[in-house]
Amino acid sequence: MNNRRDFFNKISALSAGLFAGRGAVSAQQNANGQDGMSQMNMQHGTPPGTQTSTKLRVMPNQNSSSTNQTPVPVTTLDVGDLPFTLDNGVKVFHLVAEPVKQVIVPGRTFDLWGFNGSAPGPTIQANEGDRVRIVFDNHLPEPTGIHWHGLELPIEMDGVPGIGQKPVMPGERFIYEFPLHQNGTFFYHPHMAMQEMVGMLGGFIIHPKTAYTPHVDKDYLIALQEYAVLPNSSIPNSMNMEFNWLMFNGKSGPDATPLVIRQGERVRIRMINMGMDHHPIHLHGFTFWETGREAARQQESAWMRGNTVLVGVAQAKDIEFVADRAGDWMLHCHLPHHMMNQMSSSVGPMTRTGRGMQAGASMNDGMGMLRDGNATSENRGPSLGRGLGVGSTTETPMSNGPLSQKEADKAMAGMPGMDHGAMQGMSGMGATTMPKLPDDANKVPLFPQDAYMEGPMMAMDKEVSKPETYGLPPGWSGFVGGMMTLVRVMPSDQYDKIMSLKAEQKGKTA
Ligand SMILES: [Cu+2]
Repeated sequence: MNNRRDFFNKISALSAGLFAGRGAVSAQQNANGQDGMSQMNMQHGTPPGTQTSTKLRVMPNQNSSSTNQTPVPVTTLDVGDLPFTLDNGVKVFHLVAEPVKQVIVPGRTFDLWGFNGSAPGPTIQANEGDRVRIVFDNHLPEPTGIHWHGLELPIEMDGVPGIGQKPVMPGERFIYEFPLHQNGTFFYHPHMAMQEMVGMLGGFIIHPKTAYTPHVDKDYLIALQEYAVLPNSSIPNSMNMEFNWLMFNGKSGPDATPLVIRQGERVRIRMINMGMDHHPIHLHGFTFWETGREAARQQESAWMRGNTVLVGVAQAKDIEFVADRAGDWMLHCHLPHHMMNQMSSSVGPMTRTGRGMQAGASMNDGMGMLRDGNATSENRGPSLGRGLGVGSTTETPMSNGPLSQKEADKAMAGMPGMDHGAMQGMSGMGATTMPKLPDDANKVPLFPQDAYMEGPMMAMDKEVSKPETYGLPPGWSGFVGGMMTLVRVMPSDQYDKIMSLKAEQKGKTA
């Protein structure tokens, strides 16, 4: 192994040469689907002495009927798997830490750090008893290291820079190799706290030798992440403690792909959380069993029933249920601020009336508590409070241009040749579809509150359209935001329709 490591270290200089251009290439591929991962081997070269097969998959039964003894592969919607090659029975994965551009919802692309063109990174799937080698390249501009969260392995493989290993410097390669004797839901992340906050997380599934019982038909992994991003910025503020973008597998609702289930199937959903918040994930319509926690399958007598599972920071939770009732059921974090995009004054109040607001600027205002006005405003966005004065301002413009007619008129006065009518059109955005509310709504304390009242005009059905959204009611996307998606339990004919649409789409892009 030492020889091998020396060899990899020598050729790492070669791969470092690719450093500069990589991020943009991967980001582009990722925006088009999962091509970033499938092309990875081409871009990086395959470690020598390995059998190369792009067709190689984790589980032999992926596309055929599975027996009750064989686990079904895990699906990580919107992310995909990290491919591997075999070297004398060792599963070899190539993991690259790098800057990525991630589309969170159509129109919002963030600069993140992730793996192999994706944040979260692609899922590693292996079997209990496997030996895995993870060839890790650091294409970030600063040191890092990869920690295998929950795995029982030698200290020098634990991935803590400065303790078990030297930091992996920019452009350097480090090779992790260890046997897997556990099974369950694990994850990987750098042991660098701020890097975790800007996207660096990925799932690590170890399938048991014999499938858990009862047998499930569908098995999903969902990574929970959160970012604080000010309007007009693409950079998450990793110092912040208040988050306004909440994601399932790197996508906010309505762009997170729904889970499509054939009515009657037994479903497992595994969730992993790397962020500053614990998320109570709620499933509509079903009472599930909590069957696993922190990569440990629980004995059946210890399973807990419920409809909301608290996925704490650094935790993994597995739930299972029989999807016996057809419908488009919500699956979402139930923290109210985590059910919105931009979690701020943008929508409802942007189209209604509001007054100015102040966010936290000092210890006194530290929690972003308001002294007067309301929490939303026509022209000002919150500075994402709780900043205790660090990185926070009293008011932050939320748009490049004025939003209210009053401000628009003011701005217009000093702008010769500007077509006033055009600006009026802007501030009256979506007026034709804006729901009609009582004339005296403004007299009611607290109005306006809910962004969802603007649902019809907020809809972006077309932009987020994919086979999995087929048949949803028109305007549905205006009512789905934040850490939220749908579990679509469908009668066989509708399920088959979506599957055929997916096959059609795959044929087109192949
Ligand atoms: Cu939450």
